[in-house]
Amino acid sequence: MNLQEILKEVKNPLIMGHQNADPDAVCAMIAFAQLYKTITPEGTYSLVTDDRSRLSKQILKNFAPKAEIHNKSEDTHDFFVLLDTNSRFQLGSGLQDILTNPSKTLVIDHHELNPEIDEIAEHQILNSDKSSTCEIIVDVYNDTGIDIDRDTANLLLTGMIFDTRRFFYADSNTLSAAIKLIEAGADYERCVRSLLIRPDRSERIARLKAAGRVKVHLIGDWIVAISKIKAFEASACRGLIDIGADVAIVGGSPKDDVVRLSSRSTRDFFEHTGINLGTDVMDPLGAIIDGAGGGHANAAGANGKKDLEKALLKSLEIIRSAVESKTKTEERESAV
Ligand SMILES: [Mn+2]
Repeated sequence: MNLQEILKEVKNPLIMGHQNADPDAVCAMIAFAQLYKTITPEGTYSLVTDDRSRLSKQILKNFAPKAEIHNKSEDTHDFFVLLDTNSRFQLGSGLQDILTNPSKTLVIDHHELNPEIDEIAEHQILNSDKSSTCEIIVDVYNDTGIDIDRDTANLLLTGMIFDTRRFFYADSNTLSAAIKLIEAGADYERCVRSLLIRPDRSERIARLKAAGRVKVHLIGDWIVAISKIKAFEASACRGLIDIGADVAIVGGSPKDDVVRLSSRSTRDFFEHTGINLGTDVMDPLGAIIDGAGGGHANAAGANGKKDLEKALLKSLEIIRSAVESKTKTEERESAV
């Protein structure tokens, strides 16, 4: 595909990212818009995503204060560009019906291949080995021979830093792309700083209160932290894990007849005990609080109406008996 030849003919593309767009998505969108403007200066593009994350908004303020990203698209467009997603569904309910002409659609993405991709877009730049869409955009710039300006370099590097978790997931291609961006004028420290975000004040207060009221239970080798607050239970759980718990269970009751439970555990806890917070803990607790529960092995929750105290006690009981029976099995096995 000769991207330049295609984009030269395009007069008003719609550049889209996935819903609640993360930094990789918004940075890739603006960098792509810049590439398009360089190829077709007389064209007018629009940017659209079904909302942006709080962090993305902070980055835009920092590096692209003039960029206008809309939540909806009402105009007609002669070309569609999908960034950091390869599925209609991920665009959100208001945007998923826009893509009707595969010959007028380009997808640039690094997620696992969507088997229906050919029905969405004839033009595809897909690479699930890349750890960010922004890294793919660096290659796209290279292939077209267009220089990356400083603002774009900052955006692309920020998107890469976000999706790689500050280069926790990176290979030599990722690092060379980062070097290219720094050579193009990106300021690494400024990019890293732009990604630092503090939770809202009320959320931080909730976390601190959860820590202040915590009851610590030692079960086998594990530290189980239980606490209660009004709201922000999930954030409070993450806070308790950060300060040393292996398992955190936080109950919340924002109103009299509302009971919520949230839980988190370390990967280590799940790998060693096999205790799945979703199926083993929150699912049965859902019945106790007259509601429902579920989730993942390391992160789960339940919503209901009553008996928060009873549910918290039960959660300890479940974890204790699971840890004890696991220990007994191991003792038996090592005796054999
Ligand atoms: Mn991404």
